[in-house]
Amino acid sequence: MRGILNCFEGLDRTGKSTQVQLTKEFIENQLLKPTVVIRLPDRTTPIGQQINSFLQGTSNLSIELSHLLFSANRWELKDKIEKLISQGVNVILDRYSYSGIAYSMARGLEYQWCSAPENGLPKPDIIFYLTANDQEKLFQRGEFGNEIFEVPELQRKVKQMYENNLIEDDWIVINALENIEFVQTEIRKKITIVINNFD
Ligand code: 2DT
Ligand code: MG
Repeated sequence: MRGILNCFEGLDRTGKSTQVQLTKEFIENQLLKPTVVIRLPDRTTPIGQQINSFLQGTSNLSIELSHLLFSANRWELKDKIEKLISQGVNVILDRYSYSGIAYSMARGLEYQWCSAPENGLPKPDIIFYLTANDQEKLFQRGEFGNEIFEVPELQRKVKQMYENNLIEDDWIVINALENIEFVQTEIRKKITIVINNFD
């Protein structure tokens, strides 16, 4: 039986990485299935290091070039993701192609241009989207502003791009202003159904 490909998307400071970690622990400890987390950008590869210094503001990249590096960083992981899934390991992606498209569109690029390099990457079986109706509350959270994209004006556009161009009926929309346990309970209900359907 193959593993599922699960991805977490959303705005900055919505607690994605916390939920990803809790979800991994749930699948492994409660559903007893092996699970691997892959965080994108993967800042450990040479391309990822370039992305990291760009996000921290210590180097400059054009919008187009940064977009292509984020995408290349996913292509670096394609074989690994496909191999894990084929071996029956569940993969949880902490951001994926939709971040690539939403953030780059918010920075002014066209949908077609942004989505073309994503064609051919593995398709997720389930997508969680963490968002907030009152986005201003996210800007008040600790550490907001650490990286170059964490500015309110861009974040407002990112939300619009996700919600006007990317979100599909089968995405699971999560209100990130709820507490961690409540959010995790919602995620557990959904993921259990999807994983059981694959058995
Ligand atoms: P984290 O804060 O989750 O590490 O993300 N981003 C991410 C893009 O602009 N394009 C992409 O393809 C990806 C994966 C979102 C760092 C920032 O990088 C943005 C926030
Ligand atoms: Mg961040």
